[in-house]
Amino acid sequence: MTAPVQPPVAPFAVDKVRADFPILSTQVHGKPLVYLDNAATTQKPRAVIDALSRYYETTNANIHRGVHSLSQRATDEFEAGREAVRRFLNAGSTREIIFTRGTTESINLVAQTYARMQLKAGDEVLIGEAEHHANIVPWQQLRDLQGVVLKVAPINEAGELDMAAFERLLTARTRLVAIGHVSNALGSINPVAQIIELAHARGAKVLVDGAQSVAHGPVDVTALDCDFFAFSGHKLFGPTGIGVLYGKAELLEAMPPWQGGGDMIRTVSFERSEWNDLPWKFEAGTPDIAGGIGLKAALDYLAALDFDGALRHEHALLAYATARAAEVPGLRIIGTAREKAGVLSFVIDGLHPQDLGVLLDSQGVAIRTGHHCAMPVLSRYGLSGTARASFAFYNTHEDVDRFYAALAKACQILA
Ligand code: 7TS
Repeated sequence: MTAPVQPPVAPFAVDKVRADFPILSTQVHGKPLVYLDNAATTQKPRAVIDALSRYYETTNANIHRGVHSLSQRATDEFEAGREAVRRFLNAGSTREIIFTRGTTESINLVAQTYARMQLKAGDEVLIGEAEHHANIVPWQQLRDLQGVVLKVAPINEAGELDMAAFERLLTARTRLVAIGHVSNALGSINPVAQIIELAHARGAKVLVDGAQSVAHGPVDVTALDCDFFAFSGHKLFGPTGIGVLYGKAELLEAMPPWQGGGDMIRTVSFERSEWNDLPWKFEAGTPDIAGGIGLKAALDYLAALDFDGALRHEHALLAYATARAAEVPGLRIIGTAREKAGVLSFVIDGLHPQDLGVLLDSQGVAIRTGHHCAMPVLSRYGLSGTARASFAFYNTHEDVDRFYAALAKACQILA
């Protein structure tokens, strides 16, 4: 039987896309920039940069309070950002979209409101071994405050979550599973749909740390059925200072506010205050208005992009970079999960990652070195740091070639 004919897939127009990101045509130390630190933060398309300056040049005003035109326009644009996020995550309502400073603040919000109210001494929070510090420390603080038990599901040598161990650690006392969607240190993609199903079957809620996943594939919080989902705008081609907590409306309704102040109240007297409606109950004080507007510009940019093509291209880059790693004597990849997104973490025998980072930088190649704010998982491999190249859809095969050429030179110098 002959296979059905597949329509030809148009190649991803990476050169055209690169032209949208001004910083990608700049130089560092007199060399064209090769930016491979996308897991730390992504670069911004012109559309985002323009949205920020246009806002400050034409609209700047405080929101939710002014009768004047600028204030109304700023409010409308900021709230349009919320609707863009709702659509991006496929959430049911903008009431479920809380603007925060980023993933870190989103996770702390859940720890300090939902978990602080719902969890008692002896209740368990289950996390994975490869979590970022942002998904470890808030739970330790909760443990120290009220005796919640923090449990850690191990990973295997490849950096994949050990699902058999995860299931064993999921007990009747587990009230919350807080899990990274994609590991920033290893690149492993966790099977969050399966994790959510298992946790719900035990009556536990699930928070997904989506900091590293949003830029590498579509997210559908309704299909996933997660209870909370956190991400940062700056890792999704948007501005720094703005992030999101998605939460199911019935959970957010029952949660007390975290920070108190303006905008999060309906009425205040010296005796008592009444809270505002969702989502503003969790947004005390003047938010990052320009950030919300800039994030909308980033989401609009992505919506107009051939995102499937972008993901295929990024996948091909990771495969190419992974294959070429075998050419470097003494190089060991840390994190070899079958399902990976955008991250090549590695060490080279006898060389310090920091030295590699400095020598690559001198050749215009930006990578991150160190513990990547995930010290426990590096300890698991007996390491205090790795060098990490991380990819976005605007990177090219030539970037990978330049990275390996720079790495070869660095190894030569350090030998
Ligand atoms: N969770 C994960 C999985 C992350 O990778 C990061 C940031 C965070 C949470 C925190 O995000 P923030 O925006 O609130 O800071 N990761 C990295 C990184 O890999 N290099 O720099 C920051």
